[in-house]
Amino acid sequence: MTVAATAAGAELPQPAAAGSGVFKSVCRSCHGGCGALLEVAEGKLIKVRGDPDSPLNKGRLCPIGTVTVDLVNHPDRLKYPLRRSGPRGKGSWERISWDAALEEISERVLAIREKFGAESIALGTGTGRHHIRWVSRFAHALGSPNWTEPGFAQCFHPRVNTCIQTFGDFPVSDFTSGVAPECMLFWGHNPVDSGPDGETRFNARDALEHNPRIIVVDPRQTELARRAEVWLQLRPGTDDALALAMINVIIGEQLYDADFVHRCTHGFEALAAHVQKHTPEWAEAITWVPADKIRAAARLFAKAKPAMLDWGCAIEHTPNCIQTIRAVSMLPVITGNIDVPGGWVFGMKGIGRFPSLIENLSPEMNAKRLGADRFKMLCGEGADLPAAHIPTLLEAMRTGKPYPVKAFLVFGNNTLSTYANSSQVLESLLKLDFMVCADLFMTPTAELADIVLPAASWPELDQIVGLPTVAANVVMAQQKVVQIGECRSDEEMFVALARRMKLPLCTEPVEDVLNQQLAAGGLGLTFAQLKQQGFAMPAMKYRKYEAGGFKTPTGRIELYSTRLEKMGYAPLPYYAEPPESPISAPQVFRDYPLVLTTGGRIPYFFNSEHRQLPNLRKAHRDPQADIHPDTAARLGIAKGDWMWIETRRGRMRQKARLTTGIDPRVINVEFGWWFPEEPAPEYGIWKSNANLLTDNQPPYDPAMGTYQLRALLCRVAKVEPEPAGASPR
Ligand SMILES: Nc1nc2c(c(=O)[nH]1)N[C@H]1C(S)=C(S)[C@@H](COP(=O)(O)OP(=O)(O)OC[C@H]3O[C@@H](n4cnc5c(=O)[nH]c(N)nc54)[C@H](O)[C@@H]3O)O[C@H]1N2
Ligand SMILES: Nc1nc2c(c(=O)[nH]1)N[C@H]1C(S)=C(S)[C@@H](COP(=O)(O)OP(=O)(O)OC[C@H]3O[C@@H](n4cnc5c(=O)[nH]c(N)nc54)[C@H](O)[C@@H]3O)O[C@H]1N2
Ligand code: SF4
Ligand SMILES: [Mo]
Repeated sequence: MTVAATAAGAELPQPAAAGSGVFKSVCRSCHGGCGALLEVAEGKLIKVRGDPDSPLNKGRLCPIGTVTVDLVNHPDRLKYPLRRSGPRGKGSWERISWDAALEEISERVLAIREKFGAESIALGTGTGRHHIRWVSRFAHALGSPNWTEPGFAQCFHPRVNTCIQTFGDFPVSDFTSGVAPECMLFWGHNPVDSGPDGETRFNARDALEHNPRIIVVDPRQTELARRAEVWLQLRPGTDDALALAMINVIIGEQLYDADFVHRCTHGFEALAAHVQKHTPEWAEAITWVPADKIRAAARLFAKAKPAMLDWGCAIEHTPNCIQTIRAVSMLPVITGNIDVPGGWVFGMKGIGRFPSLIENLSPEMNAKRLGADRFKMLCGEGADLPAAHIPTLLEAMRTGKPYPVKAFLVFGNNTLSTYANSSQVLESLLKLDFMVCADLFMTPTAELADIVLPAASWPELDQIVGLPTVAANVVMAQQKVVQIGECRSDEEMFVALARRMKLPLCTEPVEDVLNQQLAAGGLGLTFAQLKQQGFAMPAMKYRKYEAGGFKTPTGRIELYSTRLEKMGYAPLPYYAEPPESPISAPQVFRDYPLVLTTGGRIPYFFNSEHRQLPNLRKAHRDPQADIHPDTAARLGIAKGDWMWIETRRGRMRQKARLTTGIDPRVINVEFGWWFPEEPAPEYGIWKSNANLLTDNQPPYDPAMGTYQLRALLCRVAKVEPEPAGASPR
């Protein structure tokens, strides 16, 4: 980034920082949740510690949380608004005032709305941020149905929406009851490195202290897999087949909880008949997991009490996402582990529903949401909070069909890094008339914008945090303790923009909305009071269904989903082979003979973030891909060599990490890589970016529109020395 030296001061009032002292807050360097103590001296953040009072981390912080001071005070933080001063994406910028930035954004956006309709303005955001729902709120206030987030069809929300159809609510693992599960099943989830995804990594670690019997479903031998009694090392993308076979064993061997099933579920007989063909031997051929191991896992999970399922996003990265989730979610149901201590529970809802203002959209406008004609679980009636379908949105940017999308306002998403098929993402973004990017740092994506806005990081803003997410059994206050440059929280930006555009909604102060949410949660606290006490934890009630049943059409957990059936989707879970696999695409497999998975989380970085923090980077300098030593030897690759990993979409390079903990037929690559230390405007985004390999073309999950981030076909070759500075593309 090059910034012309035309300094301009802030015309908006600078909110007062907290001065000096130690303040309670909540870390949000990932999805957030760990209680934190922020030490401030003369308006500067000088120390961050884990809050020993927090039930979620009990005084601990992970490597990312530990370096918060480095993040907040980083010299490369964006500190004032910027306007592009040369051709798009060429890296020249001038400093402008907030006033000028707000004015220009308002004018451009309102002009586009006037000419092409509100739907031609799309909002984008990133995963699990403090402001994620505010992005939908602002879009709806503006009149647009098109807002999006790379996780909505691929991460967490498929589980949320599917569970709401099946259970009437979203269940989470019960880590705070004090009852230790006898068995823990980690499915496509590695929460000791990742999380929180309904829990914090510390809850998961604490549960392990009680020595549960562990089952892990993962193609990689993670730390958890090494500790597991049964490790199911499946072929990536075949989770649906594995789950169906486990259900087959539990029902076939009469290991299910007959009492719970008969009292509380709908469609058990239909499910039992449906899974009869899905024997462990049938699944072995598909999943590569020996039938005996499938039986052992099913028996262990069914016989242990309580047994806990802790699941992750790996099952949401293939186009059979909804049915895979449905199948996996049935394991705790048929074994009677629902709303019991140490099992799967529904939280107590200490925060009210977020006022997303979706009621501001007419039915016609809702129907215009990109993807709404097909993906009802993402964009329509089956979604808790409907969002636009990313590939359809990108197509509208590129082709103007079904209607033009002319502006993209991005608040906290590194689009070039985290959306599938990055080359096509670039092509789409370059077609826009107007792009805004609010971020903590200049990123390769922000370099494509017309206006860049400096966002506040978590110690610089007020918010409410509810964890376990959605169920919100612990409600915490995140509070502003410092002011960096002219940075503002995204929430404040939306209010300022709504006022500037004279929108009828989204203009009230942020704290009013926080108070509304708290009032609706019924804890009897205002935000100011919550800030004082740090967190609140409504007392947990178990087996709530005994009084009120389940909030589904049949009042029961719907193993056979009447809602999915009504929307035109399959009411019982089925197996679908990933579209680019050795079985479904043998002609591709001839040239790309390895199965690729991407994205297993790195404990030192959050998605595409934190590569500019030296204390984290020294623990994990380069992108690394897992390869079996036999495969590496065959390809002439040694430990630490740079390897080309190539799919039909493109190629990129990562360093070889040799491990026998991966099948010789499988490659795992890290995602989120770019190199802030390399020259602008690209910052090395095309070198090691996993999403040069992934696919955003059909087929998609029929209900959710999910595209393929995992279970693809690739080939690997050693990177031969090349001239310095040569572009890998
Ligand atoms: N190949 C592959 N691709 C994947 C995945 C995978 O496993 N494999 N995982 C997918 C999943 S599950 C997800 S959720 C997505 C995540 O994708 P993203 O949500 O895009 O991920 P991040 O890199 O965490 O965040 C994006 C940006 O937000 C900025 N930021 C941080 N805090 C704030 C803030 O408070 N305000 C603003 N304005 N900006 C902020 C960061 O600096 C960063 O540039 O990636 C998806 N992409
Ligand atoms: N430190 C850190 N924490 C994070 C993040 C981060 O980037 N860094 N990202 C956050 C985000 S956005 C999310 S969604 C969560 C994700 O966190 P998790 O849900 O834990 O997801 P991953 O670590 O991507 O994948 C979990 C495991 O799935 C395995 N896996 C890969 N392919 C398959 C498959 O086909 N089937 C099965 N069963 N397993 C497979 C991987 O090897 C990995 O060990 O973590 C969040 N927390
Ligand atoms: S796990 Fe997340 S919330 Fe906890 S310290 Fe690490 S980054 Fe912060
Ligand atoms: Mo995610």
